[in-house]
Amino acid sequence: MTDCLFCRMVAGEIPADVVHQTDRVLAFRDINPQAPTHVLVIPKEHHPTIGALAAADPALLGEVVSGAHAVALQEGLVTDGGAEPGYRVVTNTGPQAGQTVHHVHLHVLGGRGLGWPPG
Ligand code: DGP
Repeated sequence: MTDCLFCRMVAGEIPADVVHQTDRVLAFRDINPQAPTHVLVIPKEHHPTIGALAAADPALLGEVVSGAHAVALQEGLVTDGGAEPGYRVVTNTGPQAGQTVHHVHLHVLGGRGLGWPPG
C-alpha cells in the first residue's frame, strides 16, 4: 500500500468528490476550498512535482492542463471560446511555495475575484 494520499484517492481507498476524470487524469474538490470553485487536477500516475512530470511524460502534463480547463468549463468559470469570468491554475512546488502533498496537482480556483500578487 502506498503512503501517497492522492495515489490512495486514485485507488479508491480514500473518498474523493470527483468532478471530472479521464483514463489518466482525476479532478476532485479540495477538502479546504480557498474559493467557491477549488478543484485539484492530478495525473493518476504518481509524479512528485510539475517538473518531474514534465520530464517524465510531457503529454500527460498536457492532459492534466486540459483537465483543468475542462473543469473550468464544467464549473462555468469560462465559456467555450471565451475567457470570462475567468479562473486561476496554481501549482506549488517545494516547501517555500507551500507544497504539502507530494503528488503533482493543479489547483483550479474561481468563482470570486482573485488578487495579484498571490500570497
Ligand atoms: P498543496 O499545499 O499545494 O500541496 O495542496 C494540497 C491540497 O490538498 C490542499 O489545498 C488541501 C488538499 N487536501 C489535503 N488532503 C486532502 C484530502 O484528504 N482530500 C481532498 N479532497 N483534498 C485534500
